[in-house]
Amino acid sequence: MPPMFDLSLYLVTDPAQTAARGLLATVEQAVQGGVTLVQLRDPQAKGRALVEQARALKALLAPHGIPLIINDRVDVALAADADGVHLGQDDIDPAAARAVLGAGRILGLSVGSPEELAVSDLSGVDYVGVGPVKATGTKSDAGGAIGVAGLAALRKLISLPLVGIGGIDAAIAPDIIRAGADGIAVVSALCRAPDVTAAARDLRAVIAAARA
Ligand code: TZP
Repeated sequence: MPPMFDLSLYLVTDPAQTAARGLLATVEQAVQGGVTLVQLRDPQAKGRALVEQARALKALLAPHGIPLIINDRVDVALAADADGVHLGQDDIDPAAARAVLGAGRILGLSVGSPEELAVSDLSGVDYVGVGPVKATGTKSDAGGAIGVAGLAALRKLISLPLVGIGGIDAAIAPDIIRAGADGIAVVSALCRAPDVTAAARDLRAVIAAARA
């Protein structure tokens, strides 16, 4: 069984957006504000640098019981003893990733449309990331925005835990939760926030209010 995980407030890192404050300082401040899951995402980084960053993040997060997910790289996740991997539609397929990862790590998959869902093998997948909900400048190849309605439609088709991603801030977070998402995944709403801890606290409060 993979470790327990909570999708409520999922921080995805971006090297350009954490550069000024530093990756570890950004994540530490986000942890103080209540993030529940962290993904190390740096598509341009070489494997050795990624493993070093992943090990440092794992050391930071483990005492808080917050799982560390690695974007795309099964090898990096294993080398750093991370808690899981998040895959895009063009990455190694989920069944192959699961075979390498074993049963004890978390596996996430991005799904951006019913068509992508139709060709996705979810059998070894633990959660699905759905989006981009809104247009985002963070990921240039994220695909067209599906809106809250698009997320709600995918929610009806997917029984796995589901997190919305893409252009999400405190203003739209309640709509995403009310559309049935188990949480929100954000990059800029935290990495670019002047006060990361306060921004994370705000998002947690907004999520809790939307669930109530
Ligand atoms: N996958 C789909 S959209 C996205 C990723 C990694 C980027 C989301 O970034 P932001 O800044 O929260 O819009």
